[in-house]
Amino acid sequence: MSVTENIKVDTTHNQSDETYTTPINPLSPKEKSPVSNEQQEKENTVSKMQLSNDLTSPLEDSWSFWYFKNDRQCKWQDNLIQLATVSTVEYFWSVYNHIQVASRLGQGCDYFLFKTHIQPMWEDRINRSGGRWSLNLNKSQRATELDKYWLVTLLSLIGDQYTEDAEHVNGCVVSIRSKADRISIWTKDWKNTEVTKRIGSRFREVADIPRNIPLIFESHEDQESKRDATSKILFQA
Ligand code: MGP
Repeated sequence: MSVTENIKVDTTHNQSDETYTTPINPLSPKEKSPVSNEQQEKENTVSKMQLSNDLTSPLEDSWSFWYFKNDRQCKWQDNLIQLATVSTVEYFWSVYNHIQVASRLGQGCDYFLFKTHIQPMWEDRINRSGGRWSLNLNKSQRATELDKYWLVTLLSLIGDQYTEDAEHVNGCVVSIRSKADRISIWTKDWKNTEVTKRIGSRFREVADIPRNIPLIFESHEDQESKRDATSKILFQA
């Protein structure tokens, strides 16, 4: 079975073909740069292995990839498309290698990776009291840093790097924005300040984020109710 056949694209959101084919159309190896060679090698390996979620390295949790297409004609939630659910290491790589790298997404688009039982939105019961730790990257970092930070962030989640706090980590998001790209980790309960701060420090540690780049934490509640362009920064790591 080819990798494409293996990806379960959820088309129930009534999107146009273009909407959900865009992120899963692989680029040619050359275009996929800066990580092309390494990625291509992996891709060759995974396609040879004909991977599926049935194979043998189960993840601690099952995770779903989502794509947000920035179509301003649609309501925010209608722009969210579930791409695939992964519960093994092998299938994670199969999916990761098959979708566009984040730096190639259009302005206003996002990828989300969330625990499968959690919808990647404020409205989900498990996100309601939560917030997000964010790493903001400027334009020049899109070509050089964004994909690297996004991959290590993904790996830290599926690889259970938040140990005893992992149950407080709901998912992560990469957002392509003209003002600044952003990688965020969504947590479950921002009022649990000890856990929240520990997740921020751990994010910095696992992603090897230099001290001069701030990590900021905002609650979803503030995000939802903010009137101007900014919401309250509750913590920094
Ligand atoms: P954003 O994509 O999180 O940030 O939210 P962006 O684009 O950097 O913009 P800024 O407002 O942070 O400067 C952008 C907008 O998308 C929000 O203002 C909401 O209108 C909508 N939105 C974002 N999220 C994560 C949600 C969500 O979970 N639920 C709903 N209903 N709308 C959301």
